[in-house]
Amino acid sequence: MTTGTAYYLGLDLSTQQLKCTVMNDAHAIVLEEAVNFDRDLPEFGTKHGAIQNGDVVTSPTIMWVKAMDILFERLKKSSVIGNIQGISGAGQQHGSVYWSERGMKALHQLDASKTLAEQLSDGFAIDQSPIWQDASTTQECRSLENLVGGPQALADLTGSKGYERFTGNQIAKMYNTRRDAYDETKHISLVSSFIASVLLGRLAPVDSPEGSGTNLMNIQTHKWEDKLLKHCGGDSLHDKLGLEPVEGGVELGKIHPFFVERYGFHPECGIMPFTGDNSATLVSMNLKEGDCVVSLGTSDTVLVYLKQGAAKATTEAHLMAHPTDPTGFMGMLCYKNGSLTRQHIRDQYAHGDWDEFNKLLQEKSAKDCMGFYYSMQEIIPFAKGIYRFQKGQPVEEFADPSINVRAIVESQFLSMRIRLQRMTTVESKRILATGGAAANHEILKILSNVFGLPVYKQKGMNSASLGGSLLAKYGTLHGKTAFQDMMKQQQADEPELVCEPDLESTQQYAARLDEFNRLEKQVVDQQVS
Ligand code: XUL
Repeated sequence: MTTGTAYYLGLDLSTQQLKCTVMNDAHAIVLEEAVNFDRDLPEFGTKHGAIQNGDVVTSPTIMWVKAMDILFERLKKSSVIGNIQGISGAGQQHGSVYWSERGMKALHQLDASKTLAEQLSDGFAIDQSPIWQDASTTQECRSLENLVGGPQALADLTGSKGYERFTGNQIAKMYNTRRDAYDETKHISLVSSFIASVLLGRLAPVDSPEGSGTNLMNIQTHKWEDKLLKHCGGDSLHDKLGLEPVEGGVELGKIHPFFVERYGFHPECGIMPFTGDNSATLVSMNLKEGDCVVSLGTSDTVLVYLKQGAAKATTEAHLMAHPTDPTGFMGMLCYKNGSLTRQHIRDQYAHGDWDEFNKLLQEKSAKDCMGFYYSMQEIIPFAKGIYRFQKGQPVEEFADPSINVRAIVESQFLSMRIRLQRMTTVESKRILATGGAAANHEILKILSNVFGLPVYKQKGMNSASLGGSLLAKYGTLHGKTAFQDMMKQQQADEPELVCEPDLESTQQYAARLDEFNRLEKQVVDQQVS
């Protein structure tokens, strides 16, 4: 590789944007870019990056390809491109891409005189990729659970009970209802391994954290589980997935000459396994035991690093393989109703204005009010709709409607606190907040009070793509240096303390946990399937 500073590129194909972060050898961020799907690619008609048809939620696969064309065109103008040593990154978890034979051929023969979109436009057996917001595979989930002896048995085997968005159940739905398209599919990628495949010019394997988001991988051995594959996609699914999941810290191969000729990447630039957005976030924060990440993005997620022995699969949380510790785990809670639902409440009760929303958060107390806000079909718990209770009684609306602002934020964090305690016996010592809404100090104050823990924030907002650039560097070390050691060699910016809890308020929240559980159960029990 040419002499000069070494750079590492992290990409993040998230729900709403394709982002990238370039960092140097000292882990300092030198460049960030983003292509926003709704804004930059309006011809696809997505809303927040997706197309929703009831419970079916998809994104156009070729939109992602076009976003890559745009992003690389922008990167070409920067001076760093020829010194990028490695590329890794993240994808929104669970989403899947269905390559046709034609698509695989086009991928092998990418021609630098044309765009990626021109060459891959008819490369997919279906043109809409199911994404993580989809909730249309309940039947397939129950069927997979029944195969192995119930939800807990599936969680023991794969780390999670059957979840609608998990790729195995999405594949099963296609196998059951669109057999022609299924048969036309040569290979299936996840969103993460899809980008890696494009960069390599051939099928890339998923990494083990991504395998954990499929309901198809054995969470202990990190291998595809044959009986689950057969059940979801018949005898051909193993071939369609192509390769067993891999661990981080390896190089999959060099970048395809297409990117060298068209954009000026160095021919020795290595492509490393891509991971999920949540595991990439965990990497970017270099999580230690006792750290708890609360990521407030399109989805809200809670992430913890669990060492072997401290991790137990449950039917409420996800146990996933760890991106840099092959014997460790990432514990995760995922809520679908995150930022978009808070925004919805802001629009309804605070004139669409965050300052007004924050003022209401400060001024209003929700003491005798509790609300459950599931604009979209929620994952934890499996419920939909908006439910309000005042003095323990169901009400259409609170006597003071502006209390909804406080009630939604409290309710989201109370749920996290309860579920985190059920997931692990390891006591959390601090919260690391990330995601768009982590910029809102009033929201973080409530988070800190509900958990009774200090809240810290990392510099920089694009944690998943930063995690990708760290994984890119980790891969260039070819397993000769442990991830922790790589991180120790650099002067990292310590996360900044942004809130300390008011413990009196924490006690008041603790006193409301039983009521929260009781009312939430009432909401769940009244769901009609
Ligand atoms: C995690 C999940 C979401 C997506 C969002 O299981 O479904 O957090 O990864 O990008």
